Amino acid sequence: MNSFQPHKNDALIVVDLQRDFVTGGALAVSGGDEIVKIAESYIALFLDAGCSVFATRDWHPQDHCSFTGQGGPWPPHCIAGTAGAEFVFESHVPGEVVVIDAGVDKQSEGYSGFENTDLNDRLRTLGVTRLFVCGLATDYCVYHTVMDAVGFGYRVVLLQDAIAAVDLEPDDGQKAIDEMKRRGVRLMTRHGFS
Ligand code: VGL
Ligand code: ZN
Repeated sequence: MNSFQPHKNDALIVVDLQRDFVTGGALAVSGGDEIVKIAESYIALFLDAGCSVFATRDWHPQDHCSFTGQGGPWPPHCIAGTAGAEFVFESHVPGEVVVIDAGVDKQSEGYSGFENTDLNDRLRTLGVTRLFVCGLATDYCVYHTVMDAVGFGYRVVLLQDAIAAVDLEPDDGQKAIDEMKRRGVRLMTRHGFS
């Protein structure tokens, strides 16, 4: 890890690092496995600095609108309480990490960790002004979470070495990154800001 040190008004959001999004899962994201260890090192970095860490999880009802059976684009995945919805963290999720359930409403895609959750209230209460975001997937839940964060007025840093894209179309992940950059999002890796 680099010499970057989180400050007191920073928080980390780890998006949907769940079994269904890695190898063997219902909606495996290519490159998903490789980012787990890096995300874990970011979690340790932020917790060690005394900063808040949030882990969102896709937490769908069985008949969620995004599933093919309901006319949606995805195979059933991350059904609340099932093995596929579990976090992948090798070291179990540290107790200090706050878990945010998203995609719970069956009528709504719920890609953003801010949609129908108390994430924004919690961040405001903590005095957080800058958010660091990593996880899965770049072109869906990471993208929507980041765009909502920008809309709520947070400064946002995308942790580029700890994200991976679904890439239904080959460029989707890159397009999402470009769009986030256009909205003022900065990019960082464990080697520093780029
Ligand atoms: C996601 C597709 C469907 C994600 C969630 O976490 O990016 N993608 N549900
Ligand atoms: Zn989902």
